[in-house]
Amino acid sequence: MLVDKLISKIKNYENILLMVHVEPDGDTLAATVAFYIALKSLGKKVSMVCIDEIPKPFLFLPQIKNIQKDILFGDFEVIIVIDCGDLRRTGFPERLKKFAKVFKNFINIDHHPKNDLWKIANINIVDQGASSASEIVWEILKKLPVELNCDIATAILTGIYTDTGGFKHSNTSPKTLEIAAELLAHGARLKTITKNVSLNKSVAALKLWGVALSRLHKNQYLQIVSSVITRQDLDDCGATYYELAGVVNLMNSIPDSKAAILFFETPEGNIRASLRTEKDSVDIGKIAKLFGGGGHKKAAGFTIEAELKLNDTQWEILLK
Ligand SMILES: [Mn+2]
Repeated sequence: MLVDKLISKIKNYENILLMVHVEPDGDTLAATVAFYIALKSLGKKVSMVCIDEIPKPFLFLPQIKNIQKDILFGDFEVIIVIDCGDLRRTGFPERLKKFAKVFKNFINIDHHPKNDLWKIANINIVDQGASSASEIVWEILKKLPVELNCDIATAILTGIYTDTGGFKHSNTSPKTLEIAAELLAHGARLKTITKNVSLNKSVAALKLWGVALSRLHKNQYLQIVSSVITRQDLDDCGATYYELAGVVNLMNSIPDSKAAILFFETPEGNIRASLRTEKDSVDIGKIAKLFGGGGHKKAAGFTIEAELKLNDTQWEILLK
């Protein structure tokens, strides 16, 4: 079993680096800090790295302040990338490729479809049926001789909670709920999670929702709702890129639409599309792939070189 192989490897390593993906979400952060706490309790030297800023709603996670923005990879025997479907989304593609080639100790723990990370990793623990990377990490931690305390349980439950949209998405399997019950039994603080993740909406986020909703457009033929957010909007509202995820989830709540797409300008001047669907008959991951992106059946994204033309609430995306 791959997990057993991973566990026997972990026992031999002393210096371990855990890597969070760019534009970090609750799952990648939660699974990483849970793993960190467990490995630390085994007496390992562990570090965590994430190239991007940690979004405010997740600052309550235990040990989150120990995540560093950059670190020397050469100081570690192994790098474990968690919840990352794409080498570019690690934030360190070139350095990682080099590390994998030289040290040959690179582990990929994920629940996205197979990707380019898969090819350079030495161990791939990828389960597309898992609700979240946190769910996979929980199964690993249960096999390690560590005390599964309330901090670990709270972190894992945060990852599952965020990736299932608060147990609303169809990736919530019977196993997911069984694990959630186990986590509560281990002292996971559900109320702290819902308070920080779901209820703490900032003024900036609500203003941004207002802007996106005012530009909402529904294609009657395709039954797709879409909207657009510019970099200027983020500045005007005082919002961050992280808050965009909330916008597309909100757009996806329209019952008779097949999918929701939010377009937004990236800092590099391209257009990134974030897609969501609630329909079992729609595979949004395949659509994203057509445009060179990727993701899950229910949530995916892609980036294109395009220009945005905006006039009051009317807008168009023009390919460059
Ligand atoms: Mn995830």
